[in-house]
Amino acid sequence: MYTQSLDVPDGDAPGKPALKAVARPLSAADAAAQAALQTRFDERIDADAKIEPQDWMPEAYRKTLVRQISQHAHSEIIGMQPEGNWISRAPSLKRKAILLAKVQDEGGHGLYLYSAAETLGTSREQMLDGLHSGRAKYSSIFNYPTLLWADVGVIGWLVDGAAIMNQVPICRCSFGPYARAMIRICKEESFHQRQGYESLLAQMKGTPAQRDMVQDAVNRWWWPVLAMFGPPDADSPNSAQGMRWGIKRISNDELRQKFVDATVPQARVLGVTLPDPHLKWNEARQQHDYGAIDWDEFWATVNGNGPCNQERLATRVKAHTEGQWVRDAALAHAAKQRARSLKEVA
Ligand code: FAQ
Repeated sequence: MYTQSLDVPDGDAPGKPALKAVARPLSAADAAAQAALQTRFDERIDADAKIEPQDWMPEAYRKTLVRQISQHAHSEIIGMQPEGNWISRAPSLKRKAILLAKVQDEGGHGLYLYSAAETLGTSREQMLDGLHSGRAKYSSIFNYPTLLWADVGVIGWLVDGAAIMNQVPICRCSFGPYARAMIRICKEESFHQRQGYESLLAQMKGTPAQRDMVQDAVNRWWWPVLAMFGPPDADSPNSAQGMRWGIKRISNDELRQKFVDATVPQARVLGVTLPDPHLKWNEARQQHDYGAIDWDEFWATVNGNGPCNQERLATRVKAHTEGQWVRDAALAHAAKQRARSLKEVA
């Protein structure tokens, strides 16, 4: 049920029978033209040039991008929920204002990303239908609950921290619209990470109960955050081709390692313990060793059976349904404006 496959429309007009694509053998001239396009595409990829929506691209490249960008957009939109739960309960006006801005930013990221995916010929409706029907994937991390106020700070510190580690390399993605969207997104994620860390620093300077609350949140989020980088390289079916196409620049395991190495000193400054008895500096590797990730839990969550999957999807579908009147009103307003400007021209 949880697959990222997207149907590509046949381009048929409403009310007319669908035109099904029928494979026909390529003529020698067509085959030569096709080969020339492929060669030019490969040369551009090898030269680290950007591919733009109007450029020819292999169908598999287009599908891979639609899969990854739409999954990324869905993650941002579903990712509004865990922290959104705390907007009405933030402990001060300052924290409420920061959290409101952050959750709105995540919504904005989703919109840039849906727009980037639309340049590849898929529609917003198709993507949303994939999400709402449960066919599309979104990041596993957003299926965990935010039980305490400290969870909000830990999401900023660790989840946004992991997102930055994964997304900065995507600013150099070969597909122009995705790369450009990521530049702005990464700047905003950086603010998100810092506000989370700063909130946790304030809590760690508070009472013993506040410090316990932060430690409890770190204990619950650490392992799901490490899993968020995706399966080990050896079990990552999309990595090799994604790297070849310059969509993915650094592998899942390498990014995970960079994240662990960057986070250990931050945890020390904060005064929390990362919940992994195997976490230690390896002098020979000049990197940290860390314990085994529970991949069964990861796949159960990816496949719809994590702690909050059903709740997240139901909340998303309800919000979309209840927002129908806004979309209707916007369309009616646009139609009215169009009619008025046509009248003025006449
Ligand atoms: N969750 O072969 P690979 C954020 C799937 S945004 C669910 O390694 P790939 C901001 C993967 O899709 C967080 N599924 O795949 C924020 C594939 O399935 P498919 C989202 C996962 O594409 C912060 C299968 O496993 N970020 O946090 C996950 O080469 C705070 C095999 O995997 C992005 O989307 C997972 N964690 O690498 C918002 C970044 N990992 O599609 C609110 C862009 C893997 O073949 C609050 N995406 N899978 O059926 C990427 O960099 C890549 O797509 C990866 C996966 C690294 C996620």
